[in-house]
Amino acid sequence: MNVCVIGLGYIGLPTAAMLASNGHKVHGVDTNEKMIEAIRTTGALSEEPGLADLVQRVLNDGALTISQEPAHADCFIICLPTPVLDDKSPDLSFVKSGVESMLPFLKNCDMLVLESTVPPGTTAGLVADMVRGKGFDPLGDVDLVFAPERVIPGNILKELETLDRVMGGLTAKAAERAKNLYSTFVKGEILLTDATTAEFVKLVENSYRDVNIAFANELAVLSEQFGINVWEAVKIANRHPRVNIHNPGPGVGGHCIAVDPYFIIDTAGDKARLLSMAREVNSSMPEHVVMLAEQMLGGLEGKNIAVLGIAYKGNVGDPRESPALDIITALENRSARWKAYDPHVKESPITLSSFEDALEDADLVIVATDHNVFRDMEPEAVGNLVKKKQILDTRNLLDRKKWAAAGWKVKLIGSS
Ligand code: SAJ
Repeated sequence: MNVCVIGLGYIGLPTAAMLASNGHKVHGVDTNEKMIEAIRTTGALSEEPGLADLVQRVLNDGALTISQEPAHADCFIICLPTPVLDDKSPDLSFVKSGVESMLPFLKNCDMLVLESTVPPGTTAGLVADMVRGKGFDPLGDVDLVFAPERVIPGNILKELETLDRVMGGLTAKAAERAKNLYSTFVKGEILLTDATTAEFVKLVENSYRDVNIAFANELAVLSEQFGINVWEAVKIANRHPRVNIHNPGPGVGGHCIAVDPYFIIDTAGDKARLLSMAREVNSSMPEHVVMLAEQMLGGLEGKNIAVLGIAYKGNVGDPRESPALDIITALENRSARWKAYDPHVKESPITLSSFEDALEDADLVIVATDHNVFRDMEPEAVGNLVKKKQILDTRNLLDRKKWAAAGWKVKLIGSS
């Protein structure tokens, strides 16, 4: 098939490359000129394993072309971001302009697939209306489908192949047609449904995780009160065959789990009570971390804090919605001085320091992200850099005995 993928971000680029390496002729589009240039020269902007190599291969053999302009195709796939605005309502402007940009290239019998996470009803409403506005019948002339991505950053290429997918069509024929296309690289099962159910399913998956993590975070706070270790308690509880509690931590970041529940909350209002509460609990965790830091130091004013990790999770370079950034804001609000180090983050919204510089003269080290490099740190070597050997582990990353043996005072979130 001739496929045009609109948006070459963390989903669009791997999807385009997978299609291109599986027999399709793919044209990738991104309005960001720098991004196009960077993909041309390096294959990919992110550190996603295997992606740069795959992209370079399909670019070199001509199966993938990229530019800032859409082109005629049999199938258009929209992979554009849908962030939330300051008031936490969904921002569909990127999706709208992406659809607008491809509409002049749409013809009868084409397929239009939306992969971006959207509020329930968007494909059958907004997108179908835009297609109708161009004179096409979205239930007959063209095939409209919502096909959410499910892949986890850090393991995208593998999960694109192996995970089951859901394809929601405006018609059964549309869903079936999308299945035919995606099954050229998806080895998992492809489940067919209607577009609004598929939209809901996507939001529910990430909301499930948000609620589960909020539960774990509440247990962490309770464990501190009860003088026990939440990590031990959760590990034992999870030995029950029907219990699967996630990990507590400094809060939930990233552009998916910390955002998607709002797509339901915004539409459902006060009916989404549990989802709202989960967001509240998870968003309160950075403050909780700073409160623990305050307790350790007996006050934060003028203290030097080294923050290790600003990415939203371990071994990725993405700092969006990261709880580490909220921890830093909360430290600033208490007049603490901070320096931050993250070896994975290339584009940072805050000033980053080198490892040595961040730790120099620190009164307290906060491990905010579970990068492997932090797990492997040697307590003696780090101890030579800091002013006070005090460390707050928000990820249960450190070997506490080892650090304590090297003279460190170690505090683990969710423990006495
Ligand atoms: N986190 C915890 N405790 C946990 C697991 C995660 O505090 O037990 C935190 C992480 O540190 C991070 C945040 O939650 O800050 C989100 O990380 P994540 O690894 O759970 O998820 P994402 O945002 O990287 O990717 C999610 C995935 N969704 C699910 O697992 C249901 C992925 O499959 C989706 O494709 C992706 O969102 C998306 O694009 O929607």
